[in-house]
Amino acid sequence: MRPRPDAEFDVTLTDEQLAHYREQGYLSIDRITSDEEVEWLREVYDHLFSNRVGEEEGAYFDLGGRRAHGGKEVLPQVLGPERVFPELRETSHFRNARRLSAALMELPLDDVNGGGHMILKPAGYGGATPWHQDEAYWSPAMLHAGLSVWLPLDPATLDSGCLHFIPKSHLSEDVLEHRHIDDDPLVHGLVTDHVDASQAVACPIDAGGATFHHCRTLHYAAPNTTNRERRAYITVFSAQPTKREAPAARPWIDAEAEALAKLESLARPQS
Ligand SMILES: O=C(O)CCC(=O)C(=O)O
Repeated sequence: MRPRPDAEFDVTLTDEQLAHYREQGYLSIDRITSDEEVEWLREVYDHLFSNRVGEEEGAYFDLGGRRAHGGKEVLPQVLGPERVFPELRETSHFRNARRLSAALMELPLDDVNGGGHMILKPAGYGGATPWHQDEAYWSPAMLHAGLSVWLPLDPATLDSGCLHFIPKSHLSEDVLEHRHIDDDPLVHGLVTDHVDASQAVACPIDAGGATFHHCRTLHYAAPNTTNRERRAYITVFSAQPTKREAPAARPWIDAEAEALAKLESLARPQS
């Protein structure tokens, strides 16, 4: 693999962009890093997916299919790529994403930390990422202030799976009710039925651009029907969460934990 390009690429946001994010719950920008860095990120990305890095520990799996199924993966995902390639935290992309996230959340930079995951929509059959709020995946015991920065490494179009957002949905009082894809708690991916999709705004962007969305903003990406894969690197930035007075009810999280525990006990040798 070639060395990481070290030329700095700095991005700032205008007052209009900051206001747009705060009012609408999402923002799209043309560039967050250089073409050269995108090239390097593609090499890292392809290495992680083609070697299924982290599969044994559960850091590589199909977000849209049952755990450890042996079929075609519709939404393969790698969690925590920065553990394997710590240089990912040194990139212009990561530095811009963290700094801009702090500005969007109106937080001091030192209070904001984050990490990433990568989602691949394979050419021709990459599945939909159904409507959801990211916070639906997070601990119900905590109050979260966070956002995601979505960086496509290929052109993200309506046909390849760009993100769509419901404006102002970040203002929802709490996380909406979610369920697992196919109503199967062994599928990690979540979906909510509480969406008026006619309000959606699609945000097609080129490789090296980025979209930002609040952890309660409803978002979706269509299946990839093109003959080119759609690679995306998502970094999530947040302040330290604070404890809720009482945990929120998130039955879908409990259902997944129970289903996984049951699966594990079945796999254990019986004495
Ligand atoms: O890349 C995708 O298809 C979906 C990404 C997503 O849901 C997210 O960034 O929260």
